[in-house]
Amino acid sequence: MPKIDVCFSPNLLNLYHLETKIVVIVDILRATSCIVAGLGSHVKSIFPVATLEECKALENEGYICAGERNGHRVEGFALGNSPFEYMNEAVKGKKIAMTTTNGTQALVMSQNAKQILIGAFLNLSALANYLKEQPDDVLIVCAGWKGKFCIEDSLFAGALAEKLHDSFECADDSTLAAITLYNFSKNNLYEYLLQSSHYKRLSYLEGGKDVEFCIEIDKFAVVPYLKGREIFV
Ligand code: 3SL
Repeated sequence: MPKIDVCFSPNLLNLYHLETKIVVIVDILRATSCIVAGLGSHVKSIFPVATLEECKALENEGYICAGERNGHRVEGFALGNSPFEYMNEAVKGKKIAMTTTNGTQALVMSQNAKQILIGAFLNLSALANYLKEQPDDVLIVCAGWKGKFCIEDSLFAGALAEKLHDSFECADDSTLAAITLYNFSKNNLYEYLLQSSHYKRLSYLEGGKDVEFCIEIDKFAVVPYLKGREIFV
């Protein structure tokens, strides 16, 4: 039976042998939710990069630039990091270059993986169904916040691990902890997230609209994957 493991921060990636694993990148608030929402709404592709400079340079190659730092849209960038911007009519059929504080960094840092997939509550079942068909070990990489643990990414890790419970063996205690955390809060996820650091950071967003959207389950039946340097469905 393949194994499932959870890496609670990209700073712990050196503890894992990525070359043999399918890595699922998770940044529920909000990078991977944006990617799933965008590609699920017919954005053509998303090119994740680590720096603002790399992102801006891609504008000359026909990409729409999305830039977020510390929760805010970067000045001079067409898009920020709200899933609603990625579902806009104006970006359908377009290529987006994206850089965010944590999510795109985790993606770039995981590039040695056998395969990289994008996870969010928005595509939970589609992702779980795909993974059940694969023979490889899975590592869920939580983007966290600047190297620190984040509750929302860990809750998703628990939700996915719980769904894969019958087909995978828990590799270690981090998987068990994520499942326990998810089961503890699954009936009131939004209320639980109100206490999280990142919810407080994003509290300038009107009425928690993005947060409510990012915890909707199975809104899109897509499994975004990295091919070369870009993400497609
Ligand atoms: O750090 C990230 O990748 C972002 O998703 C953070 S934010 O939700 O845009 O603040």
